[in-house]
Amino acid sequence: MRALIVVDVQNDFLPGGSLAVAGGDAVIDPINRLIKAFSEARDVVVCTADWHPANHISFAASHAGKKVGDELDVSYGKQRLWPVHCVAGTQGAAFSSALLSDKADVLVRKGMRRDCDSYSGFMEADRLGKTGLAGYLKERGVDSVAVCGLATDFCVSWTALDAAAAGFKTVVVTDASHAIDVAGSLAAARESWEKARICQVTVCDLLK
Ligand code: VGL
Ligand code: ZN
Repeated sequence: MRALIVVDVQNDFLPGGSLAVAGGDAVIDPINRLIKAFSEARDVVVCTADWHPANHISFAASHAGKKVGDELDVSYGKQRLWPVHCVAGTQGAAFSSALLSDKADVLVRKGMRRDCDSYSGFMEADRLGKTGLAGYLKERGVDSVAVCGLATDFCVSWTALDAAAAGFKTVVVTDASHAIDVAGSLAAARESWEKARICQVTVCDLLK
């Protein structure tokens, strides 16, 4: 059984949003094609959502004297600081209305604890808190996962790395994902996929 993990296709990461990925809306059509194909084949479809409290640790505005882009030393290592985004229950945190999220089998929210970020759909940044997604996929009999969405170099990458670490054969769908690309983050992400034996594929490869 295969699973498609659609990462964070939420208004705040799309043009007009507070942490907009430039050109990010281009992923919606290819992702919708994948969602249709996986759900018609009765494979598993997961949508993740970044879902933060208003004073979240990853927001620059939560730290006096800090600005967006700064890195902060926190208990679990370095935390990059972002604009306020994906605050629980806001329109910015909602899935894009164009995304076929109604076809998802399961929705996973992450980054819900004030003191800890979670780029990954599996595990929080302290590497302790789990979302339960690995257990869900295993109980559904999933052995391979395809990860796509926003942003390639952060939440897509961390989700893919954790999927591989949890024992799933993992690919990143590059033309159904879009990067933020700050300070070499995309190149670093690609390098880490290689080490984890995560392949890059296209939508076309998956629909064959
Ligand atoms: C993300 C930065 C902060 C993402 C989430 O979805 O890639 N990036 N929070
Ligand atoms: Zn976030």
